[in-house]
Amino acid sequence: MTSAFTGSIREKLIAAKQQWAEKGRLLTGIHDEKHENRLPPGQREVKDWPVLDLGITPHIAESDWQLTITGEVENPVSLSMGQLLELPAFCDRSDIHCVTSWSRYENDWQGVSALELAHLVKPMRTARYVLFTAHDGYTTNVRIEQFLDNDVLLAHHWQDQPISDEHGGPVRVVIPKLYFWKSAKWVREIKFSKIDKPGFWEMRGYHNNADPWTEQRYD
Ligand SMILES: Nc1nc2c(c(=O)[nH]1)N[C@H]1C(S)=C(S)[C@@H](COP(=O)(O)O)O[C@H]1N2
Ligand SMILES: [Mo]
Repeated sequence: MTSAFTGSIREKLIAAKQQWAEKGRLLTGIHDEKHENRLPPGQREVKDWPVLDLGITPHIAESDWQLTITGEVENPVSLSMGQLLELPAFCDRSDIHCVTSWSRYENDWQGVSALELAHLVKPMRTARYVLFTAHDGYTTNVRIEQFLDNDVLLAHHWQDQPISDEHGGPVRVVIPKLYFWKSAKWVREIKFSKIDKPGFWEMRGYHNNADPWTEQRYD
């Protein structure tokens, strides 16, 4: 496959998703601030697990995987897979909500919690945002309190299986309470920052805050 070919697939995919954003598709006008319904407005439950990416599936061997945690932290680190696995393990069951309208219930994630990572790197008081960079060039951004929630983790297993390449293995971010585009697959850098920096989809019309219950799909 030539790079021109993969290049054109990517552009088509990206243009299609951007059009969704421009048309404001899927907005019901219902806001469920109190999470009275398990299914956020405009979502439907699926039993499979769709794959969404930019048309690139990086393959990163566990032996090559490295994560840099940097920025406004007292103790910046670079972790190998072995070092990540030495940190206390964390399991959590949560639902996935994708902005393209599918939700998948009861995902059992295993990995290391965001709170544990914060305990290790010690974010400074000046840190207000967390910026993620992945191996396919993808980026996304959240507010620090969205990252330091008790259900957020860096996951290496899903339903007792190592996370596959297509779903962002060997390690991906999982932020259950936000639309799934905020959960970077193939994560390679986590930066605590004083200032916000819109990521890949945030620059292309997706909402910066991404709360599914108030339909923060598009800006
Ligand atoms: N690195 C990276 N992470 C990413 C993406 C991507 O293209 N690259 N897509 C995002 C989007 S839009 C969604 S909906 C979810 C999809 O995750 P899944 O393919 O495991 O369902 O990953 C998010 N994280
Ligand atoms: Mo998505």
